[in-house]
Amino acid sequence: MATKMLLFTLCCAMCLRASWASKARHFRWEVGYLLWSPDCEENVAIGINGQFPGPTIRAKAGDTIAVELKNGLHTEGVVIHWHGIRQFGTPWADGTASISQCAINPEETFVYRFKVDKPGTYFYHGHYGMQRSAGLYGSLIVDAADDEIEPFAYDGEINLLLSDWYHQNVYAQMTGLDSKPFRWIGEPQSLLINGRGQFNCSLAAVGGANACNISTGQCAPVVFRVLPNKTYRVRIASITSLASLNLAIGNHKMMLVEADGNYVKPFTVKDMDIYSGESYSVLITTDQNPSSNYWISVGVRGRLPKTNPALAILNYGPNSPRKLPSSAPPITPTWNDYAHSKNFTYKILSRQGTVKPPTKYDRQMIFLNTQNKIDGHIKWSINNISLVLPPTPFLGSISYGLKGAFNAQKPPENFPRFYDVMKPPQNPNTTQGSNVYQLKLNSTVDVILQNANALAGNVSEIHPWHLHGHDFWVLGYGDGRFTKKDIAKFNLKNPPLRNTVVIFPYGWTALRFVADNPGVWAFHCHIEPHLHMGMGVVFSEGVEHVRNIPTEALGCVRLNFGPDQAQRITKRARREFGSLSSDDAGFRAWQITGSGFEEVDLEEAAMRSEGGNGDGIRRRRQRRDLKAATTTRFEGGDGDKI
Ligand SMILES: *[C@@H]1O[C@H](CO)[C@@H](O)[C@H](O)[C@H]1NC(C)=O
Ligand SMILES: *[C@@H]1O[C@H](CO)[C@@H](O)[C@H](O)[C@H]1NC(C)=O
Ligand SMILES: *[C@@H]1O[C@H](CO)[C@@H](O)[C@H](O)[C@H]1NC(C)=O
Ligand SMILES: *[C@@H]1O[C@H](CO)[C@@H](O)[C@H](O)[C@H]1NC(C)=O
Ligand SMILES: *[C@@H]1O[C@H](CO)[C@@H](O)[C@H](O)[C@H]1NC(C)=O
Ligand SMILES: *[C@@H]1O[C@H](CO)[C@@H](O)[C@H](O)[C@H]1NC(C)=O
Ligand SMILES: *[C@@H]1O[C@H](CO)[C@@H](O)[C@H](O)[C@H]1NC(C)=O
Ligand SMILES: *[C@@H]1O[C@H](CO)[C@@H](O)[C@H](O)[C@H]1NC(C)=O
Ligand SMILES: [Cu+2]
Repeated sequence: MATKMLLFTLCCAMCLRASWASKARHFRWEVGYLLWSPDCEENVAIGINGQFPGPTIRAKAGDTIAVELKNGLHTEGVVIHWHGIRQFGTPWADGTASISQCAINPEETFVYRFKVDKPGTYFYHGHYGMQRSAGLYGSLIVDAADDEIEPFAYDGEINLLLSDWYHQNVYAQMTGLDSKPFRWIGEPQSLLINGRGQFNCSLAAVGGANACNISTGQCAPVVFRVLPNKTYRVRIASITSLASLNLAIGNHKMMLVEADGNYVKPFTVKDMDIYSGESYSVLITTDQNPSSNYWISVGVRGRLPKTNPALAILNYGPNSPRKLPSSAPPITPTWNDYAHSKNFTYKILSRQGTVKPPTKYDRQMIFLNTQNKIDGHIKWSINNISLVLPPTPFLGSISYGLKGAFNAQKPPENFPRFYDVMKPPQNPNTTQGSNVYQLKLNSTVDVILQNANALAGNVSEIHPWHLHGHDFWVLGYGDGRFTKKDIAKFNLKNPPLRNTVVIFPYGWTALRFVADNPGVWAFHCHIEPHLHMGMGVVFSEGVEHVRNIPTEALGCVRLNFGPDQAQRITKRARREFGSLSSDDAGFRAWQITGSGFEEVDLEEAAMRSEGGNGDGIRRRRQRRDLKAATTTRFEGGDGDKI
């Protein structure tokens, strides 16, 4: 009896725990334009629910997040990418326009539902056009689950979301980038901490010529209140459009403990670099003179700075938050002191207990990063292809085997032997494409990112590369051209696990990942104008295992019409595209109206080819999938319910 009782109690405790352990967190968001003054000058920003930056999501590992996102931008589509969340089993929720879904049309709603499985410092941002640069971003913080213990302790938390800000709107920026002659966006007007900065002035220059006139609360400095003799976890994420950053806190050393949602071998620094797309946690101890406040300072690295540092105040209680720090803000290391940056970056290694990489790769790809020209327009290319995105999202077109939806040719996995990475390209001409790297499911892939000289002589830039859907191990870095001999020097012992990594000027960076997440994933430079100019590639893996892609992600329009309406549309499609091959008809129909009828066309195509041209099995599978999809779709439902 006692044993039974105990068993019962145990079971009950377990089921209670299971139900308490993970939660569904629902958010209702509307994206819209805002008149906002992030740096005391008024501009149009893209915000969420009337806020810039967007609301912070705070969750626990294991939770499911559901964001019901309404597009309130009246003349453009929108998507949101959840940066650092791997989207296992939900590749359609990755929020990449033309890759994982169609952009959400104005006035429409899309539900992002996904699981956050790993504690860490993450963020979210627009991934369509240059909407990220327009201000569409916010923090996403995942705490450890109740039964998980983090390998360090702290008394409180500070969250720093770093960005840069341009006064020119992103439409003018994009037009300039696409124009001939090319117009570069230049350096940002301001750096922002949690969406606040001060244009062309310094908070530290009280009474001086360069003193700030804070015209509105929207650009008032951020003040972080702390108590003396405590330990704080400072979360830092950079979502900049262009700038690489360096951060320092006056008089305080920082101990690095987390990078991109993975624990690192702790080490202490006075200042640290943060590239766009990266996130970190550092621990600080408030062991300085408690009668003073201290500056948190963020400056530009890797480009000749023309932007004032951003400042925030570390306010030791009980001092007044208005009391200005007694010492000057810490100074950023010289912008081109790359030795300093490499010193920091090379020290980031994984914490003991981190999962180790497979010891061998199945496939190695070398990605040459070059600046090029196409008919006088300036582009960035990877192995001579400058990425352009197709109208039909890859996830849908690959899943349904649509023909002609993107460039079918296999993109190159290396670059010509004679290419001199230290010099401008001999022939700067390149091509545009939407080619896809198809990865074998569960295979181990090595990517060597090879930097090179840009179009101008003696110029090579920093590029932070971000991978969707995975973390990767950073196996090594080097200067100059990567050679086979470098493989022997790879760090297989404690390489850091990350989702974003930098390539230094004229250098290379080697990374390894396991293609274990069925879906289609972007891998690209996180500098917004560089991505716009084609600096990225697309990986596809195991898409045949992806089931139940929501119709809104596939067809750009919510399918909420009844079966008779569907038939009417299908008839019209046959009439209009009847003379085309049925594959083309299906594809064209999909492209043009973006609704559900293409499935019927495809089904017809499958039946016609049943005679067996070798594609039969694929087509039968396709037809089965389409049937399944059709029955669930034509229920006349009102879309995704939560
Ligand atoms: C920046 O501030 C300085 C000094 O206050 C002033 O001379 C200069 O014109 C300002 N620049 C811009 C672009 O506003
Ligand atoms: C500060 O800004 C306000 C509003 O923009 C303006 O009215 C005021 O004259 C400025 N003060 C100084 C000292 O420039
Ligand atoms: C902080 O700790 C130091 C050394 O342990 C001690 O001398 C000091 O009084 C403490 N300060 C406060 C405000 O508790
Ligand atoms: C690298 O950092 C260490 C301390 O963290 C310092 O002793 C060394 O001088 C640094 N080297 C360079 C080249 O900055
Ligand atoms: C590069 O492309 C342009 C057309 O945009 C062409 O006129 C030129 O001959 C090409 N250059 C080379 C070296 O192929
Ligand atoms: C890119 O293609 C052009 C031809 O269009 C060729 O001349 C050039 O060498 C190629 N560059 C690279 C890096 O492969
Ligand atoms: C890939 O790996 C997962 C687990 O890691 C396994 O469940 C799955 O069956 C594997 N798929 C293939 C095609 O190897
Ligand atoms: C690049 O730098 C080297 C060495 O500093 C110099 O000899 C060369 O003229 C420079 N090239 C250009 C195109 O500026
Ligand atoms: Cu770049």
